[in-house]
Amino acid sequence: MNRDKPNIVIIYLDDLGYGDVGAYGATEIETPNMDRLIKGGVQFTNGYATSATCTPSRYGLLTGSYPWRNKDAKILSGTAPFLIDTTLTTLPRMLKEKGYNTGVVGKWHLGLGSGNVNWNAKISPGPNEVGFDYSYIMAATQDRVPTVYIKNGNVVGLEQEDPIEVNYQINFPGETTGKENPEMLKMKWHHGHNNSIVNGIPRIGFMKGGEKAKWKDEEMMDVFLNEAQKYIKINRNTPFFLYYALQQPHVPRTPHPRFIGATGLGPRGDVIVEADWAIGQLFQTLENEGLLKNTLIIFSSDNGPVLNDGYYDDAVEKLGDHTPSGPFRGGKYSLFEAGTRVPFATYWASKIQPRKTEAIVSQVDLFSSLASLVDSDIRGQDSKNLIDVFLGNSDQGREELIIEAGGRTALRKGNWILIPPFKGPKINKSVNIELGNAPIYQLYDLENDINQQHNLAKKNPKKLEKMVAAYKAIIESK
Ligand code: NG6
Ligand code: CA
Repeated sequence: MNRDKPNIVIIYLDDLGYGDVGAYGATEIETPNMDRLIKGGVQFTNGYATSATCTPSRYGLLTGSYPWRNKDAKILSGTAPFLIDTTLTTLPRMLKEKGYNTGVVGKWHLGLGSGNVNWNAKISPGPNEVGFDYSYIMAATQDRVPTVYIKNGNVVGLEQEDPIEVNYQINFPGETTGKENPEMLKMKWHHGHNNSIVNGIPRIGFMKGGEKAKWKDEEMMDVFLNEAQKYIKINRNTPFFLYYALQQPHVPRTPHPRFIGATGLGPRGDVIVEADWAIGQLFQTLENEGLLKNTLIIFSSDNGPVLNDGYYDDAVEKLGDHTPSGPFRGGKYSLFEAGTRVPFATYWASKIQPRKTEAIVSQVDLFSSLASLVDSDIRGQDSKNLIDVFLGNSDQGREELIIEAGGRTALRKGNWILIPPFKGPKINKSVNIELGNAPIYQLYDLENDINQQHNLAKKNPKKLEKMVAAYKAIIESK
């Protein structure tokens, strides 16, 4: 097919670490399908999510604005109202204006409705109100209620006589919980995650009703994959944008039985292999439909890795020699590198030559870069047009970038990182991750100290001063 606009597919993992992927050095997990994309395209070694948690990263990706500009862009509950201003030109809306059909399949986690959602009627605003023609999503996360799929604003499989109610404050009378009914659990909670029990797994938040509509966790990968494949087949004759947001390896980790034991690492490793397989299947669909040559695939993760994120699932016990954070310090929730430096690659069979680059890029840059690709004049507020870098024609990435973790921000400029003083614990003890907090400025030279062990703030006051000024200039800009 000869069309001037390529299809665009974003494959977006949830909590996949830099070191979780073969192409980035993993030796204990095999990820041949991810590796094929990464090694066959532009592999970024300095690719960043905008944030060390999910909601803000997704916000940055879809709006082209830094999430810290929106004070509500933090981890949302399953009942949180819609986060994105519906008048904004979002990534899908910009593409839609250029003739694309747009679809989202998978994890949403950007809020739904306008507060007090009635889950038994059409739920709006949602993805369809910010530019997606088609949506098949889970509202928040796999560990949060409501544990149902939502298709274009309607809960899939809902029966009128069994309406859904959701509450994040109080339980519904007579309903069992992970806290009070441990004998009913097939997966035990470690911290949080002790409210309603669905499929033997205790969740965050309380839910009642909707029995028939509830997802089966082990089937989630197949359900989302199937929806993504259907979307591609239906839209094969128009340019399309598919945002395929997989749930793996976020908790609860529930591999389909055919992937149990795929690694020696327990469920966390097994769901990474499961996700890898799904990516291979999606790739195959593009190939079978004759679309591979005309499709730009972008691969990344919303934040860094975590082992124990609230359930006992052997992720810690069976880790062995695996290093999910790669060479970096910290992990999910952290301002240290492992929080936001993620696997990141672009693949386009006919256009991109295999290449590895150290160019600094952020997911926030996809907005303006893709706009440029499709000849749109629209640009995101914080989004740089790096299309030449994304297509492998240049190594000139960003000079500076703000990263964010739990509302705290830090500056990367060149090979230097500045972390301003932050109160708060050094370590999140529940998840056992260093957050990057210190009462003093931290200054690291990533070129010589990739693991951020040597704070050079005192030794290098001139550099510190420059970095502080650069940081303030961005943070204080409107
Ligand atoms: C935290 C959850 C964690 C995870 C995270 C969101 C607790 C104790 N922890 O609040 O399990 O769900 O939120 O992860 O509830 S994210 O990748 O979607 O940002
Ligand atoms: Ca995440």
